[in-house]
Amino acid sequence: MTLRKDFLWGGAVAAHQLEGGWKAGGKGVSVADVMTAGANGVERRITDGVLPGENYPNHEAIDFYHRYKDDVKLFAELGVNCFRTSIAWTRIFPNGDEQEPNEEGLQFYDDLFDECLKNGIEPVITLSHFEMPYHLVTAYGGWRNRQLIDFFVRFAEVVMTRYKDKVKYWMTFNEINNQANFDMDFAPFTNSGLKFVEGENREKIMYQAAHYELVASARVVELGHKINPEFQIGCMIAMCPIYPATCKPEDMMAAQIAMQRRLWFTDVHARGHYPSYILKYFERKGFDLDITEEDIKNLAKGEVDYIGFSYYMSFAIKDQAEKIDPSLKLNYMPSTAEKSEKQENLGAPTFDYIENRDLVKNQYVQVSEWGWQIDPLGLRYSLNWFNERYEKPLFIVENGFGAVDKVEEDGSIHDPYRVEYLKAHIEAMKEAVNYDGVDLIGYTPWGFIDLVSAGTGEMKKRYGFIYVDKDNEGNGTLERSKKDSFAWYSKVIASNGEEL
Ligand code: P53
Repeated sequence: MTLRKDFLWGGAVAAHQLEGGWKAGGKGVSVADVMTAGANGVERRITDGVLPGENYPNHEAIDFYHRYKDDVKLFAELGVNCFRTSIAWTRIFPNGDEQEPNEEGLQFYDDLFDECLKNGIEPVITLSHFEMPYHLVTAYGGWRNRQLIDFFVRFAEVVMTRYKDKVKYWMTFNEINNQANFDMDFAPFTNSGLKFVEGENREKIMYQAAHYELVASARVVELGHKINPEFQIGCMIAMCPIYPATCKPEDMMAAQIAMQRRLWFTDVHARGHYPSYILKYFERKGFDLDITEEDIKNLAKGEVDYIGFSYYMSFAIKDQAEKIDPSLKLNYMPSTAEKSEKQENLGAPTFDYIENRDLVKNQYVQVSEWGWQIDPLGLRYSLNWFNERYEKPLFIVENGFGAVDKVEEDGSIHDPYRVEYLKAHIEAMKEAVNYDGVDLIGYTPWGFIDLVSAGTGEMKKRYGFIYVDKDNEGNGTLERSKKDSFAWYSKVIASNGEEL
């Protein structure tokens, strides 16, 4: 019963987190290449270019660039029928603003996709996953600059044309809405190549950058359908539903507003226009953004075919008029001091949302070692939320549990905690399909082969069924081995989700 016969069971990764080979084959420097290794509770630093003596974990990552043939064999053994990865923009356009693509980079993905297809694995491709050319940051200011739209569209046109018979499922911008957390340096930089100077209005710049990205995405959707009408082109949203901490009406309202601030991006992607609440917000804040008539037309022509999203955790929020005990604050990302002060009240009642400041812990759920709240039911809630609002096919393109794994004397790795997490989430996902009628395309658990953490730059925060021998300092043989969860996930796939 339950899941579609053609359900896509896979695994998800991103180029910069596993490929390594940061200079190989003519690749240019990406934003991921200038981020140092952080740790649990320690923010990654963004350096001014690549500096000697720093530890940049993405430079080598797990060396998939040189080892992909063996890795794809392991994926095939696992039994996946799809593989979600990204195309590193800097392999194709090393600086981002060239006219002609780099053939060696294009050839690499031809070879990788051929290897996958030969093994019965369909590539699912993200165009921009936290790895834009660093040159676009230094020379153009990142996505605050309208010119980025054309650079991105050119990149997309080249790869969509080249791989039109090898790839059907595409996504434009990975977790485009992470930058709603504009108060921290991480998301604006990884999403949009934004670096702020003292005194700049971070929030306004973030909205401008997001607007250009949404226009670029819409243009790519339209163009992609011309290149191959069979293409399915989606958006990619980080879904962390925000619950009211209590049933106090002000908590409920705060949660609704917070959801709007994190998720309006999906409205534009899926409906082709800005929702009223965000336009009113721009007005109230005095954000005179560069949004042209032509942009509005382009947005309307570029509605996505499906909604891809990641789901790891849920959040909670309280009425901000209340004084919140600092020990109740939720920090899911390593963070230094808060940057934004409480904003002036801009009209009653105004429910503000500064993510880095306003989230509170949820006493009803467990939490991972990295402070990520574990909430399987929240996945069913999220699937329903998207389905009610957009009535489009959904694709869970990331879900997973970052944990420390221990290698036993005999080399085995017992990871029942990972199985427990994924099992509970797959159960919730099946309920959404069975009871709520959600149209679900597939499920690709994150980091199904261990890779570099995006948030902390660690190797120690592992998600894989396949272990990779490497530590936070970069030591290790890079050898691959199967964890207990490998056999479990194989069985899940083979039974189309019936045997958990
Ligand atoms: P790491 C924050 C919140 C939710 C998802 O994250 C996030 C982030 C950013 O860290 O990122 C996604 O590696 C992202 C992946 C990332 C994965 O989740 O910090 O799409 O690139 O690796 C897990 O544990």
